[in-house]
Amino acid sequence: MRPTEKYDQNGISGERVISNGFCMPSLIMKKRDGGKLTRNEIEYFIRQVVKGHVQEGQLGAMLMAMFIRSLDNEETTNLTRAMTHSGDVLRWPDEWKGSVVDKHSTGGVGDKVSLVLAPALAACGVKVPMVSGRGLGHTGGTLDKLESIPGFNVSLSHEAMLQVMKNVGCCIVGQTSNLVPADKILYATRDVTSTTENIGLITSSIISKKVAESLDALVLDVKIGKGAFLKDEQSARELATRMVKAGNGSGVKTVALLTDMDSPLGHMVGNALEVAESIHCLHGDGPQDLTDLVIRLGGQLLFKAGHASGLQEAYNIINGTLHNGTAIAKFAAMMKAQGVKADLADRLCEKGVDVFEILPRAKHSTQIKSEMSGYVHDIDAMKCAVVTGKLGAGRTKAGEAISFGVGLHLSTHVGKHVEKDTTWMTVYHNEEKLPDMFVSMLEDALNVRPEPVKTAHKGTRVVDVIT
Ligand code: IUR
Repeated sequence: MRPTEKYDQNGISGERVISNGFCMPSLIMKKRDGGKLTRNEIEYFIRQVVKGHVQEGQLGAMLMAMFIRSLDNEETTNLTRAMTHSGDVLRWPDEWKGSVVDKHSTGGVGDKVSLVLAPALAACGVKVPMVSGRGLGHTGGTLDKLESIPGFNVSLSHEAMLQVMKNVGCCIVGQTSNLVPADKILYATRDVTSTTENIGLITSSIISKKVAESLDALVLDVKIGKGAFLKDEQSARELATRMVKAGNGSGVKTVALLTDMDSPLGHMVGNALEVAESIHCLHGDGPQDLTDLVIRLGGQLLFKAGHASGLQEAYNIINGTLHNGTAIAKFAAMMKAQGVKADLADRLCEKGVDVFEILPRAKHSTQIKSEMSGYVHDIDAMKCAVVTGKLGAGRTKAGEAISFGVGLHLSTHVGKHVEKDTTWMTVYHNEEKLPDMFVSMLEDALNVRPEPVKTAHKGTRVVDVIT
């Protein structure tokens, strides 16, 4: 039997005694009035949510109370822990202890890092059980990108995942139904009660899913800018700091990189196009910003997992896998282990092959030209994302079908010089004519000025590292 608890009701109704457990209305009232929820209270709340004993109205009210009153570090860590244990927690063989790692990104335009990072890390000898999302957004999530490869299966049981991890070292899969079930319920209600954008709730949602993977080390890519969920550096910094605390507080060595997401990452946006670019990167021929980000995120993990004695050594190790054929070989092995026919996987990973013999690409294309000569100061990632979404690359509600072959190929980037009337972007689309509205939106996305750019990325998207 739970011990009797007493707490003060701000003098309104005097002392209230709760015996034999808690009750939802009292917990909602406590949080509504600015109280701090205890570990036991948070655990009770989550248990009741998962059992289906919390009414819709109560859940919405509690989330709104948490949203308005905020959760402090301790409440966030307690909520993270309770959510982690609301369902299955993945278990790995003892001999992998110290070597199980993963990354989470808050999401950006052209962000195909996971597709490169997981096999590159596996090639370094660490284990990567990447549980990923589809994402509701303008462009598809990691799972959508992978599903543009014919035969790729993202729905693996824990046993199947373990087998792929043993044989290959990495896998990229969707969340199984009993991994952090509390998050599924909370997330769906946050979505319809305008309680999504809260640092404590975001942190517990993201970190609980990663802790349930039983990781030893986690790196977070927290994006800032026009194409990111968080537009300003201060909120990104706050979220990163809170997530690092919650991760470390849950026993996972956690570090966050703040990265620039004003312009699309790499040159390709859209599901199959991004797979193509990832394959180039795995061959050592990727765009500089993408390759750098893979190396820096992966380097942090190798260092944290004790696979390198310093960061520079870690960067060199992972960079090596992109140039010596081992990362692309792991990608081929992962594809085969996750359902892609062997001859197809091998052909996709052959250097110099036109991957669009296998991957879908929309049959019509339109070139977008620069209206003036000068230096590229900005390519608005959000405008690129909105057009890609309207072409069919993303979804606005769960379950919607998406179009794998549509997207954008950028032939310039911030800091480069462009000539008037030359193509800086090719759009791949299904309809014969690209609507004028999309053309003008993309033309508007490019900001060209006569003077050179002083603040171009200087070779990296990383703005800061939060430990
Ligand atoms: N992704 C998550 O897993 N959880 C969240 O709350 C958000 C994005 I916002």
